[in-house]
Amino acid sequence: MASRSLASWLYTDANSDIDQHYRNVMREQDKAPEALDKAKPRFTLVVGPSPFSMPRGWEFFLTSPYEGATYISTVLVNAGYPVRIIDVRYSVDPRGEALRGILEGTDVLGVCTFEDNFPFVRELMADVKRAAPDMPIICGGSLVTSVPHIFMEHTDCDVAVISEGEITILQVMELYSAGLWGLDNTDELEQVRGVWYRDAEGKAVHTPPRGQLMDLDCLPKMRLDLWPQYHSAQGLQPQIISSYSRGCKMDCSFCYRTTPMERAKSPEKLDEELGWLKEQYGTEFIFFVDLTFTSHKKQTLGILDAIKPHDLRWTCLTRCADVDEERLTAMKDAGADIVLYGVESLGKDILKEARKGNTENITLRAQRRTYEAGLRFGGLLIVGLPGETEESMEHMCQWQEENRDLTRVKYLSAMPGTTVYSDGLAKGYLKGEVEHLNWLSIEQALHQDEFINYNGLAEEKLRNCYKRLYDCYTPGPVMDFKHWPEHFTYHDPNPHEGNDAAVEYAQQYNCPDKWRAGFASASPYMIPGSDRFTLKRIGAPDSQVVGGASSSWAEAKRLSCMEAANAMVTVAQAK
Ligand code: B12
Ligand code: SF4
Repeated sequence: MASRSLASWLYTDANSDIDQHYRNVMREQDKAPEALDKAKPRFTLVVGPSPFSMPRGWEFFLTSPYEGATYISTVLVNAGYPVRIIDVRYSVDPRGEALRGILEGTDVLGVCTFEDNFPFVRELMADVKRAAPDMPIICGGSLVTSVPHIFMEHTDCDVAVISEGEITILQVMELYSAGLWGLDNTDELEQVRGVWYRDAEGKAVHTPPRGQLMDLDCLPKMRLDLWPQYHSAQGLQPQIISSYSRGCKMDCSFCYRTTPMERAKSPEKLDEELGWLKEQYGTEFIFFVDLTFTSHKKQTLGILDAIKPHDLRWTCLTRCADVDEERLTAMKDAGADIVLYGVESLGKDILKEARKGNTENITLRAQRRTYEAGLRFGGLLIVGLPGETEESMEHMCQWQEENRDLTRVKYLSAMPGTTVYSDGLAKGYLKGEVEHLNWLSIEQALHQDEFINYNGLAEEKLRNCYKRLYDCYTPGPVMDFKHWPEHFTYHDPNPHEGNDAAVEYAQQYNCPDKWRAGFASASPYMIPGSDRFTLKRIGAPDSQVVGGASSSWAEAKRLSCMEAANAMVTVAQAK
């Protein structure tokens, strides 16, 4: 395997004079935002749908505003641009609704890209180009960062913003407002770092990397009122996604990081932000999506001191190797509920090959210490990492069946930009990049999913392992599901309540009956037309035999989910 997953150019500091200038601009505009300037181009940001399911207790994620889109729109609105977010994550006709919204008043379109929404963004951009050929389209986010060449070759994206986007979007929009670039003249984009675009001959070109912000304290406070949900009858949900840091010190073979270098806000900055979120938006619960919340002990303890006085409930993600009694006790003290750990697997060689920096003993120690601190442990596992065997899967299942404290299991996903992805392409498990990106749009994180089998293990064994682990889920931290539950579809009701702690926990949060008897996971409906993308239709030629794992059973399951979605849209259109 290659020695490093991610492109080396992602590891750069944003520290030129221009970066410094925009850092100051963001700071000043946070204190005193510019007044809305109607002469400036109107910027619309589209947040597309995802087929991804959320286990019971985590449904708030399906509708929660998220950070990337919030920061991009906040820096622009603070600079006086008219900004709208169109969020079609819970629409039955996402493409139609997004297009109609865009055409209602947009000069420049921004599109958020993720590994599971490639067909959506590609088709939406084609629709926009047909209806409004002069509208520049700027893409940003994890997917375009991982495969910018695909966006330049196979989509109507005009400008791709790579990695962290706050400074780049400000600079790109400033040049556009001044008439210095447009669809017929992209020369001036040469001075913007961190972008891909097409030159006068239509050839894809890119500038040197922007790099990451040296100082996250220059970021503005998030303007969550820019999300349509804030203006809905129900108002903004009290659970939000936030972070104090970006990046991760590790480099696991299956993981993609859009902003990989470690950077953190100061405790004072976080304190100010939490005060703002509570006061302005009534935030009660935070999912801290820092990749490794407890990475650096002194820093973590300082951050916990800042969180504690805000009287919030929260959860976070971290590594088993990065916790000890002092940190966990302080986390409990500061309001933490469940701590999510990237366990992935228990097998020694598997973890080594994945460059995980973890062992079974470290996991068991973290689990014990988490319980001793009075916190809940939430394991995150992968079925089918390279090197997994029937025995190692059996061991993983037994461990979980004894503990039943799992938060999420997934089949190995070949995420663009990672070692697992490039290996899959080299070995022919993935037919091609575009085909794979299309296929990823039907992965739901359910045991019924199709998957790419990197070990050639029997399909039935992998499915059985997934199902056993899935049945070991512990309740998520928010049992209320109030924002449009009727827009989602429900999977795998399960009367088994897990261990006593799970039952007790669910009861404490207004779930007196069996907490997942209704459903174990919820997801949006699949996008109509997704049935084009099953492995049988677009996978590698022999993916049903070697490497791949589409069976007629899996395909039938996927197709039935998609039929339900098509039916929903037909009903909605008839109305
Ligand atoms: C929080 C989180 C979630 C949340 C919220 C998702 C979200 N859409 O933000 C939930 C739980 C819902 C989620 C779900 C999934 N996630 Co997720 N998630 C994350 C996580 C941990 C943090 C994201 C974050 O908020 N970062 C902080 C913000 C500031 O950074 P950012 O989002 O990258 O945004 C910056 C730039 O990308 C850019 N930018 C972003 N959008 C735009 C738009 C424009 C126009 C511009 C100019 C710039 C721009 O500027 C932003 C500010 O600097 C990241 C890991 C990571 N740290 O990146 C994974 C990550 C983004 N998720 C990932 C995946 C795969 C998923 C899932 C598909 C599930 C899965 N199969 O594992 C689903 C569906 C995602 C979706 N379609 O929304 C991958 C994406 C890989 C890829 N190549 O696309 C990542 C990188 C994690 C990983 N290592 O696997 N996720
Ligand atoms: S430790 Fe977690 S976030 Fe960091 S590279 Fe590994 S899987 Fe990704």
